[in-house]
Amino acid sequence: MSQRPAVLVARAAFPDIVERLRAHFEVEDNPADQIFSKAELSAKLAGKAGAFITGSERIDAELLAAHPQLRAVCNMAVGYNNIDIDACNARGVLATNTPDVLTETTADFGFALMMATARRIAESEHFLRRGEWTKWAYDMFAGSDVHGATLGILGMGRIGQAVARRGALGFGMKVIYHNRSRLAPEFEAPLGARYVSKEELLRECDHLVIVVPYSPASHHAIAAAELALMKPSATLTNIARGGVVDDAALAAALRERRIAAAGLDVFEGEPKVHPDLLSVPNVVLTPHIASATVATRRAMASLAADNLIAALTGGTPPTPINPQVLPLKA
Ligand code: 8YV
Repeated sequence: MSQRPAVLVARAAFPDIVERLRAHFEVEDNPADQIFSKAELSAKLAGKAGAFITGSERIDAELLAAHPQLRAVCNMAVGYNNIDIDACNARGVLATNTPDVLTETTADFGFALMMATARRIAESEHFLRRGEWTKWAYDMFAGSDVHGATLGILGMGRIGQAVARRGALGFGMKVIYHNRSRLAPEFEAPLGARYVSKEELLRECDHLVIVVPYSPASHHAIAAAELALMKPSATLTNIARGGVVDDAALAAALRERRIAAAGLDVFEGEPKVHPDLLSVPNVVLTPHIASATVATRRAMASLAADNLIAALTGGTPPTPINPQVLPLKA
């Protein structure tokens, strides 16, 4: 009888989904949700044919070189900047992600964060909790309108388009966007979306929502020079990845009111947050929860498990990042 492959579930996960993996594999899981250092992760991967990972685990060339038996790394995330895909290709390792299942949930959150930012919801709640609400005032926490305003989207992929739909169809917003490539007319037309240069996007938008994947090319895509192009009344919302925005430059722009406010779900070096962002009032901060509904997190985990099972049992993984490495060596 051939031995069942061994896999690592690198973080705590839904118990029934871990059980589903146990039907196929020898599973080492991590119900205590310990965060592994690079060396600990490497030690845990010894003898493993596959890994169920999240965006917090970094799979780099060194790790892959140390584990030539590893054949599949299945990310419970749509973004995969934590995985060195070139190194996976070079070694014939399959990488998978979880697109589509989180699109609408993440767009809901992006829109909520943009609205909270424009209407100063967190800032006013903190004021109330501090017991400072003693009277009504004509300009108290006056923010800026969302309806009818110009929504600027940086990164018009699946999630960007879902945010644009909410803005255009639900709130009568004018949608402008910048992306590596322009959308086909049948995608632009229903949203009335206009493709513009990055500079035009920054100059014209009232509310900027950043949904661009992280890569060396998008590192600090929004830094001091870009923030300087925005209207002083504009807001910025980042639901993409830390590192797309220069957090220190953003904190300075917020402090000096060079833009009105920001909503951030992702941070450079998270879970650490730049101390200057913690001390400016006009920013809404959330701990990377844009995909966090119970239903969506289950769908993501289930899809990552489906990918791992298919990859190591000769099936067809539903959402491969680098399908060119298939079929995997036995
Ligand atoms: C995840 C995300 O929660 O899917 C992504 O790319 O950023 C989030 O949905 C996070 O990466 C954990 O895996």
